[in-house]
Amino acid sequence: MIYIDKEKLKILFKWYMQEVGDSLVSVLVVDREGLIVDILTRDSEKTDEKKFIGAFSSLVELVLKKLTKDFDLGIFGAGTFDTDKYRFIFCESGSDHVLVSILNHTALVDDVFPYTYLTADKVARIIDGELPVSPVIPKVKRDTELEKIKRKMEYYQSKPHSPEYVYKLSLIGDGGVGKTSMAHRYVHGVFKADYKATIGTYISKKECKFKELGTSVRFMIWDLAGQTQFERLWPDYLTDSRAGILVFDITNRETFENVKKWYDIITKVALPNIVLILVGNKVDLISSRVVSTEEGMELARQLGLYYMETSAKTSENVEDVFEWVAIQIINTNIEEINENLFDKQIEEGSKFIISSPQLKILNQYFAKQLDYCIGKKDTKEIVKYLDILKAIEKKKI
Ligand SMILES: Nc1nc2c(ncn2[C@@H]2O[C@H](COP(=O)(O)OP(=O)(O)OP(=O)(O)O)[C@@H](O)[C@H]2O)c(=O)[nH]1
Ligand SMILES: [Mg+2]
Repeated sequence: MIYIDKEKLKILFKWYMQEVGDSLVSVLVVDREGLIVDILTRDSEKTDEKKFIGAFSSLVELVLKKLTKDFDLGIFGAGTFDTDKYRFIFCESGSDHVLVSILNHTALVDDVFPYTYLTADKVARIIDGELPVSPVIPKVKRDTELEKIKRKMEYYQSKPHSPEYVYKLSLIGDGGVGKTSMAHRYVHGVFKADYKATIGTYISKKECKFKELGTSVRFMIWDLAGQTQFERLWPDYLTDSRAGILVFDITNRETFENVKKWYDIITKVALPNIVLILVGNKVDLISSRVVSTEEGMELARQLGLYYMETSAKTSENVEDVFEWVAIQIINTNIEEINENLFDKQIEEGSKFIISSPQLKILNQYFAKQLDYCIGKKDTKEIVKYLDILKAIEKKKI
């Protein structure tokens, strides 16, 4: 008999209910024999719990049979089933369990699915008990134009680089290229040779420290399921990514050819100044290589990305990829401070104090702007700024 942390399951179920809202009335985990491992029901529906179990028992055999068959075929099972009063979502959770979500019949299943996959993945890992699992279900944002603009405004008002802030880093690329293996190698320092396709997404955290700079970058790593059956979840999971690692497998040309597709998907929903890197993984498989380093570099050049090659198996360059991303984040944060600083300086005239290196950067920045603006009406504005800067410089001397 395996030990299952039921306390944690309960907390996870509560988060799941909170994020989905009132339409989710009950959550159960059952094993392949249809036995209930755990159940949580919304208080207002408690009196109906027996009814659920009754309704569920009659469905379970049918659905489990189908899930088992799908699973044997290598397809991950997730299905829905409607009764007069309820909608059921069944989702494979590891190899031996199924997460059953019972919703009001008016619930929109598409809105619930992203949370269901996240929960099913966490349930599987809680039952597995091998690695620590956080029972928290993060918010999956659905976009409306207004929300998007609001987030951008909030973002642009963000403060200088702070090690307190957690950055969302998404790992993307086709199924089987080694995203989970890279994340595991980086976060836990281990490698597993067996392939278990990620369901939905897998989230982990890691802090990347820079002693020399006296700062750090905290990552929340979203390891996305690359298999196409999860396609409709990708935009939701990738929304607001601050950084992305776009992975392909150097022994599989198709994964390389799909890089552009992944680039388009993530740039549509990520933050506007996303830091992106292209990574060719599995370099330890020298004799099976079909995509050359030059090809990788050329594609990266076309997309305006940096390129690296890694092996999650031997750990070659894995840490470097994450460190490179972290450094770029610090860099762009600093550049943004300069821009904000400039606005403030212009507003306050020469009252503020400015250091020589800052002045140099500002001068360079506006000289560059001037290059772009020749002939346009804002040229005059920029010349004015440059004059102000000159005046400041003189005062300092
Ligand atoms: N030789 C070798 N095998 C690797 C490497 N990275 C991953 N693999 C293997 O490739 C298979 C797929 O790896 P995963 O990390 O699960 O792939 P994934 O990109 O997360 O796939 P999805 O979750 O389906 O999107 C596994 O069998 C890994 O052991 C590597 O650098 N070298
Ligand atoms: Mg994976």
